[in-house]
Amino acid sequence: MLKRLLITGAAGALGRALTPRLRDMAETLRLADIVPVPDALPQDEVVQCDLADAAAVNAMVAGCDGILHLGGISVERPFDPILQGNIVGVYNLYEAARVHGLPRILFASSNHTIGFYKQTERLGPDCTYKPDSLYGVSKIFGEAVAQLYFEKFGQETARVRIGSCTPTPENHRALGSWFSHDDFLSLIRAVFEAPSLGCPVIWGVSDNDAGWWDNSHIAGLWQASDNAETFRAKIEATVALPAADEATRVYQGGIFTTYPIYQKT
Ligand code: NAI
Ligand code: 15L
Repeated sequence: MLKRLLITGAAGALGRALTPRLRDMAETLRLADIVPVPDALPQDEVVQCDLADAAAVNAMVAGCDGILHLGGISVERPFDPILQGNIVGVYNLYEAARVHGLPRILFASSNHTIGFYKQTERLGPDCTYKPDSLYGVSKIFGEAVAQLYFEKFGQETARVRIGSCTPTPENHRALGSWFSHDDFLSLIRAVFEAPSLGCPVIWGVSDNDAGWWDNSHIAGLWQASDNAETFRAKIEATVALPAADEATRVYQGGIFTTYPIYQKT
């Protein structure tokens, strides 16, 4: 059992969904976000800070022996918020980890690092990046910082390229990209319980018949159980099938491939 598990982005969609089911993993949970964390219990430690604030991030990481890094910008935005949350923020996190004993990290990367691959293609962990957004580029930066700190200092990180982590698959694309909450939880456990981890790229995806990503390289660490196929009939009955040339049917990153480079307003 961990002594203190830090969960960044604890007020976000995944933070709120997963935190109640992670309480038995650590003696103490430290829940952090830039906004107040709504569902904290009295025994939780709560930290409200901006990932771009190096001193605050240093204090946030002190005393933690595991970090579930969910915090940051999670969709396409203008460059400045992405720079602050996902680039400065991830650098601050790894610097804090380096000076506080290298707590193991699960970094929530994204399928948008490779979103310009077509849904007809099948990918392993070593594929060339094809980001579909500045957001995807920022996650590539995070994956690279994790590799740098592993090579230089032995910092262990699971670089989890999450597909679509929702309670159930919501559309036709998600028949390939869905990552069930149960599968993410079992992956988190496997990552923090493994005797040694290294710095693998892991596809954060369930065992979907229609999936695009091959996790056979980490079969000894973790295997997904759920399968979006269970929901196919419901999706086909309730969600209109996009035209064959629409981005959501052509590209693994779906709609993100169509976004402009957003400018500051
Ligand atoms: P979310 O947007 O609901 O949560 C992110 C949290 O980070 C928010 O509570 C937000 O307040 C916080 N945050 C943003 N900027 C911050 C900053 N500068 N300092 C401190 N906190 C900041 O996102 P969600 O869906 O919970 O995703 C969690 C993580 O997983 C994100 O890093 C996202 O990129 C990644 N991910 C999620 C996927 C999904 O299907 N939900 C798919 C792929 C990746
Ligand atoms: C992501 O990276 C986003 O954080 C999430 O909101 C979804 O858009 C997901 O990817 C997806 O591709 O479905």
